[in-house]
Amino acid sequence: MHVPTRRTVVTTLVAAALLSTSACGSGSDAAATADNPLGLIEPGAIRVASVGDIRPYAYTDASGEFTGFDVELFRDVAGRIGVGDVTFVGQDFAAVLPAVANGQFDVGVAAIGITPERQETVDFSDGYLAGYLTVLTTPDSGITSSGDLAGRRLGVVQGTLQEAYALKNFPDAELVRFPDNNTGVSGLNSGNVDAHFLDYEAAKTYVEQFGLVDAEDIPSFDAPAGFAIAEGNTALKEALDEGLHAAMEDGTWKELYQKWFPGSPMPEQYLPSDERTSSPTPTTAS
Ligand code: SNW
Repeated sequence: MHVPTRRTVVTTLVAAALLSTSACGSGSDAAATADNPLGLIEPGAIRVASVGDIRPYAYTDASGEFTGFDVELFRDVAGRIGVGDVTFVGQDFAAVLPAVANGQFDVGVAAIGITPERQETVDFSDGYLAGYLTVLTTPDSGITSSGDLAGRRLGVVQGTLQEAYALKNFPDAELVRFPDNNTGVSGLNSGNVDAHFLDYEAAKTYVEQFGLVDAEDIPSFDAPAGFAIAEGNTALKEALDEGLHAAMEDGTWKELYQKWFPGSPMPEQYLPSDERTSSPTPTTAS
């Protein structure tokens, strides 16, 4: 049970005072009001900044509709918090977080890893997916692990964790920045780069599509993907977190994981609590 501490009481009082004095919008960003409890750009609708080619996380299908694991999970969570009107708009990955930070979109959804650097410009929901960064190459490149990248041309999508990781850990690789994965993989297929560095599940689809090779998977468990939210929109963050945990607890998360990532090892931390074998927090009272 939640017993309000002195601090929460004070915060609530301050918030109430702010609300009553700024009811007609003083320019404060995304403040929740009685008419707009989730602090949305347009009450009752969620505008999502996403990326159209990170299959199977988020991509546009043949009819131009956004789909994928992240997209279906977000739509499910939005439904749980009472918002059925969800519009996804695709852009280059590098544009997604700035567009959320400057208030053009309510949320960013695109397998976006939660990192302290990114948390300086946006807030995040709790994490919903922790996986790998993958070095994708051709069968005849001679690259069999990240140790072979020195002196080779390595593609990354601008603004990704792969770009940051490569700068730090593959100093002798020649980085080539692309706006998106499709362009990077075209570069790989045409011999303009020797490898492309991207998210594991997206790499897997290109392996199947083009007969490419997964040379190495690097854990990115410390940066699980989350929904990016404009800084300070606490009402939306709390609602999304609640919806997200409900989707994990009733098995919806697991169903979507099996649908979109068939054959991938099932991580435990997002499963219903009675399906997790390890209990992270001892429940005995002290
Ligand atoms: O950090 C991983 C996370 O563990 C999971 O595997 C999903 O992808 C990540 O969030 C990393 N994603 C990249 C990033 O956040 C690339 C996203 C993209 O291509 N749109 O930069």
